[in-house]
Amino acid sequence: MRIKEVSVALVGSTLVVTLAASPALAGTTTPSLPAPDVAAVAAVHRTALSQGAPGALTRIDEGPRSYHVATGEADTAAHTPMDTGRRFRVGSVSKTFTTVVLLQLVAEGKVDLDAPANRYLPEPLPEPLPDERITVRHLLSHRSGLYDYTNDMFYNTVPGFEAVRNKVFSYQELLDLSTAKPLNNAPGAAYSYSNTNFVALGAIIEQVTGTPVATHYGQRIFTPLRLKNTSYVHPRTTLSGTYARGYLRQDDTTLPLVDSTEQTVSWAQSAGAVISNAKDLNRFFSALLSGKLLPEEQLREMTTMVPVTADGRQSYGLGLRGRTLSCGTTVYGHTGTVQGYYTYAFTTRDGRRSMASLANTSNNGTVNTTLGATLDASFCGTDPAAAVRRAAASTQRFTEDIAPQIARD
Ligand code: HEL
Repeated sequence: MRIKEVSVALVGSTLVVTLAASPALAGTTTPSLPAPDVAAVAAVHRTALSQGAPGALTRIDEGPRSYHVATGEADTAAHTPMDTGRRFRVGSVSKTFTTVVLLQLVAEGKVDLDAPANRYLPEPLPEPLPDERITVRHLLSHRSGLYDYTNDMFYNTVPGFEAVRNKVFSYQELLDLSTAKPLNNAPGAAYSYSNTNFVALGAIIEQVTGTPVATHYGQRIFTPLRLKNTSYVHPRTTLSGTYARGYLRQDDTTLPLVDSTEQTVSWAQSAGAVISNAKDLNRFFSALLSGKLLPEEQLREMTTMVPVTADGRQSYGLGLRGRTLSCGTTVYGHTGTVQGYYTYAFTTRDGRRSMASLANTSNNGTVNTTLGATLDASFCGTDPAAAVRRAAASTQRFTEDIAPQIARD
């Protein structure tokens, strides 16, 4: 790629770099969107750092142009500066990868979206899922009612994490933790976000094909899209290449952050164990929304969004979140929280502009809410003060509709 323009600026402790390659394709920008406001992104990062994040990064891609904003540290012991190329754990952004695999199987006629999920699960007795009315679509849209076992697992943040960080679970063990509790709602009756749904989907993918999800991610997504920084290495505990370390805040916030980088993420697997970086996430969501991963019918199913908040500004499709921003633009992607890492990865409906942001901390809802303001800055071109003000005023809007009994930031 030939670089046509480069601009580099240091805004306080934040490095802002803009690159423009000679456009390979005419018309790759989105004329209806204002230019991203990188100063606003930098201001959001600085706020996140003042609230306890060691570092933050945001990368925006649009056609031949990319914007890179990095603030603070990727490794607090070595004082390594953050940069936008680093890998990190993407948490529930993994759910969109799992959905692509599943919907490809639907397109191949191997899975029926509206069939009972139990049809595709291995058969311990009694049935793997407790209600025959739970369909594959209910799992993908968080409408099965299946209890989220992570509510109990991480009720106490650090002890919960330490108890599972080196554990390896089977899908069935995780499903059993959920099905020991009653359903949150009758299948189909309500949206109720649960990791259990995407653990069941991982089990379905493996049962139907006889092949590990890792192989499907690789063959169906990572390799064709040349996502060289993306991997699924369960149950290996380490990240390879250049990465940001993750720092988990303790429930007693006077205690120091816990380095939570190394873990199996076996408690999440197909619900949350993908590793990636901002460039690859942007490439993935851009390819997905522009129709390069799924046939038209399956992409339409995936992007048929149902509001999940009273104001209608947040919605969920199949393994895909929608966010309607202050400027009225709706973007599609996913958020992720895994110990030490908060991620936002979203794109426009045509996939032309994509952004991914990371803060390398978690169990700090204030930081997560603040980080969400990079969406407005990336897609609406807002000024920094307005972006930060909006973030502060919109906790409801940017905080996930999670099981109300637990503050799972
Ligand atoms: S939670 C979410 C987010 N999703 C869900 C999934 C993911 N992540 C988890 O289930 C992790 C839960 C524990 C996280 C931990 C922390 O902050 O590191 N918190 C505690 O232990 C609190 N006691 C809906 C927010 C999503 O955005 O989709 O990722």
